[in-house]
Amino acid sequence: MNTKLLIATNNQGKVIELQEILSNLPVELVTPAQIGLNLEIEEDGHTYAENASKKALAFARASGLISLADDSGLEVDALGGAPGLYSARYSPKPGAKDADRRAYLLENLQGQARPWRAHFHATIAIATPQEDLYFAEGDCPGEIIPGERGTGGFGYDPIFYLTELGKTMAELPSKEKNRLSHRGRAALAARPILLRLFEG
Ligand code: ITT
Repeated sequence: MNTKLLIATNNQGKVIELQEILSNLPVELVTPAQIGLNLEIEEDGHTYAENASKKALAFARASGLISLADDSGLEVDALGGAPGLYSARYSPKPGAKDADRRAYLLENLQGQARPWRAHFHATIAIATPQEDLYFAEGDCPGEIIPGERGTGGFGYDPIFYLTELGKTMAELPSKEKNRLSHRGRAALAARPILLRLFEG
């Protein structure tokens, strides 16, 4: 039986985290780059689950491997849940990078009373080449702060503050981020599904 699990993402930050989070499973993790797969999927779904399943299915079909995709986002209360599903594309600037998206988010929060409560959400979809689909979810609560702190992680991590820890996501060692994060929690919920798929 094939023990390869494809990490179905083009986001290098996610690849690194998922490799660490899933490292203790009895599977061989492979990335799209390792198998020469270059797929751009249009994320036109209306929910995290729709986008995650679209990505997982496309990678599973193209590779013939069980594929795990993550669709995630940052939801800020004072912005009515934005950027949410659009977190990866949240900037008017063409060719925007993570830093531009963080700056744009902070611009949009100017004038709003603090604390700027927020949470990260992740939906993991696992697709088999036979097109069976499984889902797992995770959330991580915190708040947005007006200045960047830390150099770890990716995306909005330097301005996402874990109130109880007194640190931003970007100030945490990767192990700690992965234990607490939306992605870490979703992956923990996905564990029994993966064990069944690979051991069953
Ligand atoms: P793939 O679709 O290829 O996986 P993507 O970056 O387009 O990559 P998403 O559509 O799921 O993935 O967008 C998620 C965005 O949400 C991501 O680009 C970040 O801006 C933000 N995000 C998600 N998880 C995050 C985390 O752990 N830390 C910081 N920002 C995060």
